[in-house]
Amino acid sequence: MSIKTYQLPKLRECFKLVDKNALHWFPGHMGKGMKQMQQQLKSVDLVIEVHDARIPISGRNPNFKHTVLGVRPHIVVLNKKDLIHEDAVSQVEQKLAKDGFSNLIFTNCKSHTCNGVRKVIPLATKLINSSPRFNRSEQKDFCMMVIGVPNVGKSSLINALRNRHLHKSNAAHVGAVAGVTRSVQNRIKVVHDPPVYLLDTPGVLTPSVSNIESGLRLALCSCLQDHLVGEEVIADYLLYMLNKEGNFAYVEYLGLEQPTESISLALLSHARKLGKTQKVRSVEGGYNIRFDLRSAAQSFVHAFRAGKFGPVLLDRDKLTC
Ligand SMILES: Nc1nc2c(ncn2[C@@H]2O[C@H](COP(=O)(O)OP(=O)(O)O)[C@@H](O)[C@H]2O)c(=O)[nH]1
Ligand SMILES: [Mg+2]
Repeated sequence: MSIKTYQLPKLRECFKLVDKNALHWFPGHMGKGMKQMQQQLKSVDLVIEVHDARIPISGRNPNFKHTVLGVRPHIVVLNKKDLIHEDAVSQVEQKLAKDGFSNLIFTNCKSHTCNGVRKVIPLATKLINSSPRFNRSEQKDFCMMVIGVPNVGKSSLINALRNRHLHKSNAAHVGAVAGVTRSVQNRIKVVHDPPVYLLDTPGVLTPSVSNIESGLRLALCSCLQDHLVGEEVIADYLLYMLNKEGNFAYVEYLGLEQPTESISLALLSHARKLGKTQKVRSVEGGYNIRFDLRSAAQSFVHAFRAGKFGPVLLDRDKLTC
């Protein structure tokens, strides 16, 4: 098999976003969810904070620290472990340990044999048994709240735990689009004896993502709804990141000859390859046929999310600070 050598384009030094207002996203149910969560804290023994392993730093919500944590013991779950390299796991572990997160578990909720999923309940019960339970000290059952930004796999984790410990089918709704779980749900039983219940919550995100790159990484991992940021902007950021990582698997996928930093060129080539066109009304009153760059952008981003370009740790640059 021959390994292709490419002529590299001049790489962008940083990513420039034209419309900075694109990253404001705080729908009503999010604010409500945060309030409900605070109220529910008294009725839980532990908090499970779920993140996408590709964005272990960008995905963190600074609000969690102030409103939810500190009162109860908590575990950080880095889900979608299958979408990062095996060797990135220890780097992320070291960084989070430095930031004070010692109860860390990596999971792949898509795998029935995931070791991480197996560890969650034993670690949670150990932490609960070794901390004060305050108003819940008389309770025989354990109740845990699952929190995190949208689409990181909170509902999938609950289902995976339920399948593992109770051998029961899914109880929490799973969706590939941000914002599927709309209110703090009822308790879902995941273990029989002692009874363990989990509360599924909607994702909670900061009102305004202060760091633009963090926002774009969240968008790339579908933690923000695509249309809010714009498919072509997300695709451009993806192209920038893949080039920065030296990951040129996209070249052939998009029907290009060489790597490029031009998103227009990349999307045009991909739209041509896919045969995606659209009718655009011309000034003369008729129609012109153009390549559909938006569909091409969607397809490019979906391919990344489906792991077509291999595992990518988007927060690599944030591990050394
Ligand atoms: N590759 C991968 N995808 C996952 C994993 N866990 C969940 N997903 C997918 O991520 C999407 C969001 O999952 P969901 O549980 O609804 O997330 P929630 O919004 O946090 O509750 C769905 O398409 C899941 O199939 C995982 O470990 N690996
Ligand atoms: Mg959910």
